[in-house]
Amino acid sequence: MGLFSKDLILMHPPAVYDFRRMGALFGPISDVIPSTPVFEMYPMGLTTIADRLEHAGYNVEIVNVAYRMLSDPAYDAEAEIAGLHPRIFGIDLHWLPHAHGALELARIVKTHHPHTPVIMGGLSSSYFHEELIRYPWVDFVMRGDSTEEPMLRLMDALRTGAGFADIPNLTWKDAAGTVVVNELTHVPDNIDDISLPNYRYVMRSVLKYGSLANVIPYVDWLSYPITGLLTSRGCTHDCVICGGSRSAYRKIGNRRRPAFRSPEALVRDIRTVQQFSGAPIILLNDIRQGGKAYTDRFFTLLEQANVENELVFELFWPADDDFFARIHKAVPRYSLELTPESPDEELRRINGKFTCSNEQIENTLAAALRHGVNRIDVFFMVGLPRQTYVQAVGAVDYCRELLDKMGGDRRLAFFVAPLAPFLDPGSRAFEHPEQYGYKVIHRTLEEHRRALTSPSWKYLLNYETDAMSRDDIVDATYESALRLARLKRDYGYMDAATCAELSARIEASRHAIAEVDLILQRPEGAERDARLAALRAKFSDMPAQTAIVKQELLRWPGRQSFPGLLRLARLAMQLVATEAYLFTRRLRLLASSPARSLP
Ligand code: B12
Repeated sequence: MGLFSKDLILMHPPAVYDFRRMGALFGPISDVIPSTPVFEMYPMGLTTIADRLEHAGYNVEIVNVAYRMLSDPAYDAEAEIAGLHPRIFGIDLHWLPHAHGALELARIVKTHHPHTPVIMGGLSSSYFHEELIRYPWVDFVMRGDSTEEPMLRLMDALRTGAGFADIPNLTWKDAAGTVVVNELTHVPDNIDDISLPNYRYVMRSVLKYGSLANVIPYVDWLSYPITGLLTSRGCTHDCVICGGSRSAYRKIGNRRRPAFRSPEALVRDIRTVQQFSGAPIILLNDIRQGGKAYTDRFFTLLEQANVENELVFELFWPADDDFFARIHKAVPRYSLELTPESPDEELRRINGKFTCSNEQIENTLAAALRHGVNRIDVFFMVGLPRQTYVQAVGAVDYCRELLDKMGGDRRLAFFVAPLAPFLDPGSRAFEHPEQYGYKVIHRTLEEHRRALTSPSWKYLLNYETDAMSRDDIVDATYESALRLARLKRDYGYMDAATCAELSARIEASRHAIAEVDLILQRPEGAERDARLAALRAKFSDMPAQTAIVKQELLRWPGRQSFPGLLRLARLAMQLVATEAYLFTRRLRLLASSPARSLP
């Protein structure tokens, strides 16, 4: 352990490791999030782990391998890994769509560094821990939604040679290779000692380790640095399709109730973001989940904070005039994200979100529009429990109805996306598919890993429903996209030429999916593989429909104020001061470390 050597390198994998060579028909699986289908965004928790460990004197660097591969065609991930020499590598398998990339990175690490341990973590790692630990290139799995403290315990154990038996949340192999599952007992109720994510760490790490590319969250971020702040770990809702629901958190993370960030901590984080970004800040999870007193306190503090950035609020249930009046008073600009998923009241009741009437949803929209909202994104989904094809594509008719009712107000923005690529492990639908009319097609981690290299996103889907086959789900997705494009043209959101361009791209994607099906009917072998490879290459070069949809999703209308030089200079000074303090922590850690080589 040297002064400048790295103790932990946290790597974020692409969804499929060799996506650049293979190309892929990944379609619209990431249409309603900032990332591309490579899912280059890393879990925000990597920054909280890194910051916690750095405050204890460890050197921790994040390497966003996915972003590096996407942004630079010449970037050689394997060569980079071969040249890294930390005490331990960490790889996130938080989202299941990274199953291929995460395991491949682990394999590459072991090829070049057979004696360096590999740890994996995140919600999917926690769910599949017993399967994951059996891969020869995985040494540890850290389970749970809050691993900062257990990770510190692990780093200390690696440094001092203490055993692993007492480290909470850890799944590991002993010297004989036997799997040991420690209890998942570290589930804090209070998460105010961390910032979620820790943007200060991100900025410090650029200064300390000299790479901005390693910590960029998604491809377009530099031109429009939208940030998100998580308001809680865990959720009060129990939506059937969500792997982050109340029951999923209990199953995966042993969490009995959500841990909320206090209003004070949240507002502090908003002020931090304001120091470096003028773009909108999304408050992830419905702020009202903390209760009335919590929400009131948050708005009071927010009002006092003179926030200049636009704030984006998520709503999981209807809200009234008072609520929007309060936000409008507290911040100069705000927007909303609503996820009713379906205009069908019965389907919403089955799923467990917006279990209210359409009238209540419409009253919510109208109230927000009256109270100066900048934009309202409304999301609908294909693939819900019991949803038929007609109901799925019918969402667009409802969007039209809403626009008619709201006088064609263009502050309303509509999105339709498939439940894809996977039904979340841990969700009630994944755990009890028959109860909700699902058939789960890929169940184990290994099945998902293999599915990720499927020739089209249809085969990637890990489910179908009693009411829709995978073909229906794909078709309803494209049909909805076409109808939505026409709606947007009719109401002046997009001009006729853009609509025509978008429609052509959607039809081309549809054709490609059908072409894959035809190729797959041919006998297995070199000729079939060559045809698939050629189709993939052709498809990879085509401009995706995603680009047009994303543009709308990621750009909130209106001016954004940028932080002035004075504010940036103050921030830089704070970061340098923190770095100096952490240097003393490092010296202290080195002084207390026994001289010992790695296991
Ligand atoms: C916020 C959020 C997002 C944000 C991302 C924020 C971010 N950068 O982390 C956005 C909106 C962009 C998003 C996108 C997606 N999401 Co999301 N998201 C959530 C949400 C609402 C909260 C997540 C959360 O609470 N995190 C906090 C904790 C749990 O994680 P964390 O602090 O980041 O990390 C800690 C631990 O997980 C662990 N850990 C994580 N990584 C590692 C790595 C190592 C080595 C170790 C040791 C530990 C460790 O330690 C960390 C520190 O304590 C959940 C729903 C929910 N209520 O949980 C869904 C959820 C996590 N998302 C989900 C999905 C499917 C997606 C998408 C794939 C959807 C899609 N098809 O587009 C994309 C993937 C995006 C990408 N990677 O590019 C599923 C995941 C199911 C699964 N098991 O795969 C969830 C559960 C529910 C859902 N369907 O939305 N998401």
